[in-house]
Amino acid sequence: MGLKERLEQLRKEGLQQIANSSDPDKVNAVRVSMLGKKGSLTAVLRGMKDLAADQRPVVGKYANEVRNDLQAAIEKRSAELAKNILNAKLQAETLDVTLPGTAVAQGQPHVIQQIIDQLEDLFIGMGYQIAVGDEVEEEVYNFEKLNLPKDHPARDMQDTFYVTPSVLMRTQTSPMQARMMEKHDFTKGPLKMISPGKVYRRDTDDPTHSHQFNQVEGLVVGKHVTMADLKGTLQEVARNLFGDDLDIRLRPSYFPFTEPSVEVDITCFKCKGKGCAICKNTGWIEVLGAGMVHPNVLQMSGVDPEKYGGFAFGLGPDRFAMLKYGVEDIRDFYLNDVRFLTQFNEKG
Ligand code: FA5
Repeated sequence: MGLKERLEQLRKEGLQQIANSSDPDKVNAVRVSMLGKKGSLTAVLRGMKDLAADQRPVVGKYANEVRNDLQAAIEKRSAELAKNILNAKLQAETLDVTLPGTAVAQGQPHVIQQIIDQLEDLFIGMGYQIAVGDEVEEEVYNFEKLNLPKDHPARDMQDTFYVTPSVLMRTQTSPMQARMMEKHDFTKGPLKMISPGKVYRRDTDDPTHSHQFNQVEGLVVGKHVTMADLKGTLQEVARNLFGDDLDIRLRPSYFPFTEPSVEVDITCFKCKGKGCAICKNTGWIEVLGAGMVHPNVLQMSGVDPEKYGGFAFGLGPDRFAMLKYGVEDIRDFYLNDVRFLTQFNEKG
């Protein structure tokens, strides 16, 4: 067989093999067996040196054509196969976006936080600012600046956890009264703020007491602020949280930082005022303390009591949550039982 026939045979065989290759590896194998160093076409090209000089350009040109044809066929088949592989992959990995998804459990704020959020919304609506203080407080702000000097007997009611001899876990959110009054410029208008947060006491835990609980402090100081403003504000709070069917009552009380002072009760949720174990047969549950800011407290925070005055209150959102949802033991809120907590979801 002459070289030309041999080249023609190789072209036919090669094109056939390339067309029959069903994956890229096989196409590559054909390339190596034909065009590689030891390939059959390469062997033919090597044999050209034995040809007559006038034959060489003719056969050489032909051989180049065969090589180009084979190379083009290899590239085309490789591209075809790569495309087939990609299509098969796309087919196999098809996503049905209309299938229902896996439900993700949705969290919610703790029930006491929900009460705090509701109070914040209400007070922001009445033009108050929210001021969050630190749970670790200086003794001087927790007691002294609130008219509770060292050795004052009322300190016993709020014994707490001391971090150092002069730094403690705050027993109330009232320290924020002094901190905010010190910063406020009263010539620019009244100070109206609430301050929510955790407080700590050495209280014995029982159905209505916990050693760690929350308070929301309220303070309004300006010109011509009266006790009627305090009562109206607290009535608004009670109405907003509990609806119109629960009453509030103000009882005279004592706090060193307010004068006069009141304790505010709300009708017992359980017996609706008849008297039961929850309300210790009084028909009422105490939810907050309040009063008119004591002149000494104003003075110690740099506010002139002759010019300015105001009211303050400190309420317990944990007790509010008990009242609102009829929970009989405050400790249930702190057990982190999700079955219990998910019952209360204001936002649905
Ligand atoms: C105070 O802590 C005052 N700082 C409140 C105050 C502020 C009075 C401003 C005047 C002016 P009292 O100790 O009564 O007061 O606590 C206030 C509220 O916190 C109570 O009415 C009650 O709702 C809640 N509270 C008190 N002790 C506990 C406790 N151990 N567990 C749960 N809630 C409590």
